[in-house]
Amino acid sequence: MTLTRHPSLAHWGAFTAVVDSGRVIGCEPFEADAAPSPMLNSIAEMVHSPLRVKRPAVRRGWLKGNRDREGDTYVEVPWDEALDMVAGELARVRRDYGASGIFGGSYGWSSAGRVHHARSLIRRFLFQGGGCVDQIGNYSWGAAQFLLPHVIGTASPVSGDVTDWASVLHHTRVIVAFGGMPLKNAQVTSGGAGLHSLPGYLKQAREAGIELVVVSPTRADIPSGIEAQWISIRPNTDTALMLGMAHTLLNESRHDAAFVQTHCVGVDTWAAYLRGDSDGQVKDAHWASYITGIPAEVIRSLAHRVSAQRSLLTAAWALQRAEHGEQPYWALIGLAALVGQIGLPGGGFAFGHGSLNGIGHPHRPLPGPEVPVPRNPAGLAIPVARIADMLLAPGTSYAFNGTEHVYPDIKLIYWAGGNPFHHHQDQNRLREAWRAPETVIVHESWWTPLARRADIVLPATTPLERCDVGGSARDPYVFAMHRAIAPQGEARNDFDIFAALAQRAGFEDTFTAGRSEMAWCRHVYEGMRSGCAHRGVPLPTFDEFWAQGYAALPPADSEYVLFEAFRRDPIAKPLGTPSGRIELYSKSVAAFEYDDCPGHAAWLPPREWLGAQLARKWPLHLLTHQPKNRLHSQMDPAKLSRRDKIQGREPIAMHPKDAADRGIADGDLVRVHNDRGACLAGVRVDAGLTPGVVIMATGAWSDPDGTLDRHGNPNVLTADVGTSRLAQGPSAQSALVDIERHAAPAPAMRAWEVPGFRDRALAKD
Ligand SMILES: Nc1nc2c(c(=O)[nH]1)N[C@H]1C(S)=C(S)[C@@H](COP(=O)(O)OP(=O)(O)OC[C@H]3O[C@@H](n4cnc5c(=O)[nH]c(N)nc54)[C@H](O)[C@@H]3O)O[C@H]1N2
Ligand SMILES: Nc1nc2c(c(=O)[nH]1)N[C@H]1C(S)=C(S)[C@@H](COP(=O)(O)OP(=O)(O)OC[C@H]3O[C@@H](n4cnc5c(=O)[nH]c(N)nc54)[C@H](O)[C@@H]3O)O[C@H]1N2
Ligand SMILES: [Mo]
Repeated sequence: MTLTRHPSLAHWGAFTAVVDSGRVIGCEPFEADAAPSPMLNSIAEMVHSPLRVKRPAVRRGWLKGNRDREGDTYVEVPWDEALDMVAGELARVRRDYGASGIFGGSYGWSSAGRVHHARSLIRRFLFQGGGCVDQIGNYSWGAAQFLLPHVIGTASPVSGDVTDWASVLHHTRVIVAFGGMPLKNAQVTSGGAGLHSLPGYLKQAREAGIELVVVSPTRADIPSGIEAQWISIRPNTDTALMLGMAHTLLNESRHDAAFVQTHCVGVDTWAAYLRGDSDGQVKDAHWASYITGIPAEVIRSLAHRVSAQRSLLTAAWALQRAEHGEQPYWALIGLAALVGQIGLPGGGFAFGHGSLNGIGHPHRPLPGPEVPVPRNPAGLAIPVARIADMLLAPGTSYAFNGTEHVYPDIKLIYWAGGNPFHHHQDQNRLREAWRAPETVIVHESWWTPLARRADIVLPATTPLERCDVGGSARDPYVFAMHRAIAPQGEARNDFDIFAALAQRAGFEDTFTAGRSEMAWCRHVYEGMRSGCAHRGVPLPTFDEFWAQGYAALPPADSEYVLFEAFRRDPIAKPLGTPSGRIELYSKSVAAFEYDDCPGHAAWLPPREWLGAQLARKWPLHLLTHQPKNRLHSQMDPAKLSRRDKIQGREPIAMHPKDAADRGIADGDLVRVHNDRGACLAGVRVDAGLTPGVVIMATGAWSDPDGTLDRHGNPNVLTADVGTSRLAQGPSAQSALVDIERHAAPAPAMRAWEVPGFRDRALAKD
C-alpha cells in the first residue's frame, strides 16, 4: 500500500488528503488548527459518491422542446457534443435576445480555491463574451449591505471589519449577542479556515470574567461549554427590544449626549419617534416587552448594564435575513450610539461574531488570493434574491435602494457553483418560475436538486482533482491546494470547460490570459505576495509556498477598534455618509419614501411573526438556521449529516408544550405546512426554545411530491419577499407554519438518487 498525502482546503478547514491507489481515504486536519471541523470527514465520501455526475448529460425533454424540468431522464453525450450544444445555445440567445436574455449571476459559495472559484469563472466567461444579467448582494447579509452605507458610510463591518477579540478580551465587560454565538456556524469561512478561533476566544473571554448575554429564540445559540444568560425572544422582534432599550437610556438620561451630539445626526427625529411624538406610541420597555415577550424589567436592566460598563453589542446575520431586516441593524447602531462606546476599545456595535469563523480574529489588512472578474459590459443585475420575481414577471418594474428597474426576460440560465434549489425561498414558487427559460445549463459535481432541473449538465471536478490556491482575509494563512486524485468519471475543471467554450466563441486567449492551471496558481499567489510586500509583509516565493503547502501571515501588530479614528476626530476622519457622521435619521433614505424602510430605525412588524393576525391560522414561527453538519446543501448525503436525520427526514426542534398540544412525541414524523407548501420532518423536542418557535436547518436536498417535500427542505415554507424596497434582501426567517403528526406510513425519500438515463436511440421518442 502506498499512501500519498496532499495539502488542500475547504470552506470548513484546511487539511491533508490521504490517498491510496487513486482514492481519498481520509482528510487529516491542518496541524495548526485549534478546533478542526468534523465536516472534513465528509469529503472523501462525497468525492467518491455514486451521486457524482460522471459524463455530460442532456435532459431528454429539452431535446423535444419541453420545459418540465422535474423528474426527467437524461441522455449522456460526449464532451465535444455537449460543448458544441452549450456554445450553440449561448450564441443563439445572444444573437436573438442580447445579454439581457442570459442569466449568469450564479449565486453560491463555490470552492475555497480561488483559481477554480466557479462563480468567478462563470462571470468572467459570460462578461468577456458580451455580458449577462448578474446578481448583486448576497443571501448572507443582503439587507445590511445596502442599508449600512446610508447609516455608517460602509458595509464593511458586516463582513468582518469589527473591533477585534484582542481589544474585546482586554476591555469588554459584557457582550450582548443578538442571535447568539452558535459554534456550529464558526466551522466555516468563505475562502477557507486554517484556524478555527472562536472556541478559544470564548474560553479566554470566560476566563477574563466577561459576561455573555445571548438574546435568541433558542438556548442552543449559547456556545457549548460557555456560561451565559439566555434572554428568550420572539423571532423578528429584536428591533422592538433595541428600541425599548434606547428609550430607557434616553428617558433616564443614561445616554452619552456628548457623543451623540458630536458624532451622530438625526437624534432628535429618532428620539421623537421613540417618545411617540410622531405616532402616539411610546417605545418604552413596557411596549417592547409586549412585542418581544421579554419582561420589561429585563429590558431596562439590560439597557442599564450595557451603558454602565464597557459593552459590545453584536448581532448575528440571521437577524437581517427577515422581512424588514434592515431595522434591527439600524436600531443596534442607534442603541450603540446612545451607549456612546463606538470607537472605544472593546465597545460599540458589531455583527456576525457567531455567524462565521474568523469574525473579530485580529489580522492585518492584507490582500488575499483573487482571480480578477472583469466588468459586466451589459451593466445588468438584479438584487440576488429577486430571481423568482424576475422569472415570473419579466418587464415589470421594481424598486431598489432609491432607484427603479425593470426585470429582464430571461431565455437562458447558466449556473456553476451555487444551488438555488437550496438557497432560495418559497421553492414551490421557484419551481414554477423555473419553467420560464428555454434552456438551463449547469456545471455540477453531483446530481443535486439543481442539476436534476437542468437541461445540459456538465460534470465538474472537485477541489481534490485540481491544483489551486485558497484563503480568506479573515484567516492567518494562504493555502496551496495540490491535486490529489485524477478527475472522477469524465469530470473537467470549470476553468477548462469555459476555456473550451471561449475557444468556440473566439476569445479563448482573453479568458485564459494565456495561462495554464499552474500558471494561474502562481499568478494569483504572486498577486497576493506583491500586495503584501507593498505593505511591508514578505511572503515566501511561490515555489517555497507550494512545497510547504501554506504560508503563514504575520499576526496583527495592534488591537483593532472599529471607528477609532472617527471617534477621536469626527471632522478630520468623517464617515462615508452624506453628513460624515452616524445617521440615526437619514435624509437619503427618507427621500426614497419607502414605508417598508423609513428614514430612521423603526418597529415595522413583518407580515409573518407570532404577533401577526396570520399567527391565528399558522401559530408557529419557523426559523431556518445554518446546518451544523454540512455547508448549506453541500455534503447532505454524507454520513455526518445523515446520522442526524430522524426517520430519514430533516430534524425540527419543537417546544414540549407545542408538541404536546398536537399529540406529538420526540422522534415522531410530522408534516410542517403553510399556504406555500409542506415538508416532512422528524421531531426533536427541545425545552430550550421560546414557545411557539420551531427550528429546522437548511440544506436537506429537496424531494418534491407535488407541493410536499418528503425530505425536509424548509425552503418550501419560507417567504419569497424582499426585506424592503431598499435592500431587497431575502426574508427567510419570517415564516409562520403549523405542524401535525404524520400518521401514515412514511413515503420513500428519493433526493439522493441519480436521474434515469436513456440511450441515444430511445431519446427521440
Ligand atoms: N431558508 C433559508 N435559506 C437560506 C438561508 C437561510 O438562512 N435560510 N441562508 C442563505 C445563505 S446565507 C446562503 S449563503 C445560501 C447558500 O446557498 P449556496 O451557496 O447556493 O448553497 P450550497 O449548498 O453551498 O451550494 C453550492 C453548490 O456549488 C457546488 N460547487 C461547489 N464547488 C464547485 C465547483 O468547483 N464547481 C461547480 N461547478 N460547482 C461547485 C456545490 O456542489 C453546491 O451544489 O443559502 C441561503 N438560503
Ligand atoms: N456549519 C455551518 N456553518 C455555517 C454555514 C453552514 O451552512 N454550515 N453557513 C455560513 C453562511 S453562508 C452564513 S451567511 C452564516 C450565517 O450566519 P447566521 O445568519 O448568524 O446563522 P443562522 O444559523 O441562520 O442564525 C444564527 C442564529 O440566529 C438565531 N435567530 C434567528 N432569527 C432570530 C431573531 O429574529 N432574533 C434573534 N435574536 N435570533 C434569531 C437563530 O436561533 C440562529 O441559530 O453561517 C455560516 N456558517
Ligand atoms: Mo451565507
